[in-house]
Amino acid sequence: MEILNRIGDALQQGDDQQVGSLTAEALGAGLEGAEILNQGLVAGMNVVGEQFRLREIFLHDVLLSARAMYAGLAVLKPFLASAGVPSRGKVVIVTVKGDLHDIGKNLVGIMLKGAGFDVIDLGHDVAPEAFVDAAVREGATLICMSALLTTTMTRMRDVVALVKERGLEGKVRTIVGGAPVNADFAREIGADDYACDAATAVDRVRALLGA
Ligand code: B1M
Repeated sequence: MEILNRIGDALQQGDDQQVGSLTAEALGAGLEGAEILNQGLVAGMNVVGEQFRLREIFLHDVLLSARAMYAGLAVLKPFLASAGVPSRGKVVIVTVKGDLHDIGKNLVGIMLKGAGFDVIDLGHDVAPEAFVDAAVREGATLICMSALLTTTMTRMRDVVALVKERGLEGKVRTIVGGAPVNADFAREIGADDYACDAATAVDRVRALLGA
């Protein structure tokens, strides 16, 4: 659909104002939030990632596209997260230590809120101790972890180990996600589950918490 391509193009150009107004226009035309997200914003960001990998664009360009992604997400947020749903459980969500990528993590958080979970977002570049301390302090029964770098995904192992070390196994579960992570890695580090995208994360969290 043309408007979705235009959203993707504007995101690749790092034009946050255009992405925001096109996203609003697409909603006004009756498109679903999930369709705009996946076929407009995420599709555009995937092209940016590939161009960056091929060294066709610079880090600065990626940052501008990330800002444009947030402009679109801000418009979409109310349509992804429905208000007034009773809580199905409390989860902590974070991007691991050393990793600044937070767009995917934020998206997962928005979707979980929309599905009725209480979401405590600790941000990005967070030390393992802070994850576990927050889960205990807040009475959360699940830690959702995100990593986008092959060099930082290994930090997830530290969090799972700390949960065990503190005798919280079974009381505080762990689920991992992010582009370099997969189900084999989750099994290898002893995490309770893995989710490849935000919609799957909601399904897996529901299953893990019996909600
Ligand atoms: Co960076 N970056 N980046 N970057 N960046 C990647 C990840 C990279 C693949 C680009 C590339 O080379 N093609 C590459 C990593 C290579 C690797 O490790 N093998 C890379 C690199 C190298 C770097 C730097 C090292 C570059 C440098 O400095 N030379 C640097 C690292 C900084 C750091 O973290 N210490 C860096 C910096 C940045 C920016 C700051 C400019 C910016 C981040 C801005 C921000 O997040 N606020 C950025 C961006 C935007 C990207 C790309 C282009 C896009 C990531 C993104 O937001 N995707 C990315 C390339 C790519 O992924 N195509 C790239 C959209 C988002 C919706 O998808 O995050 O995958 P994603 O989330 C998905 C799923 O993965 C899943 O659900 C989400 C929604 O469907 N998911 C979860 C994610 N978290 C989950 C948690 C869960 C469940 C599911 O919990 C249960």
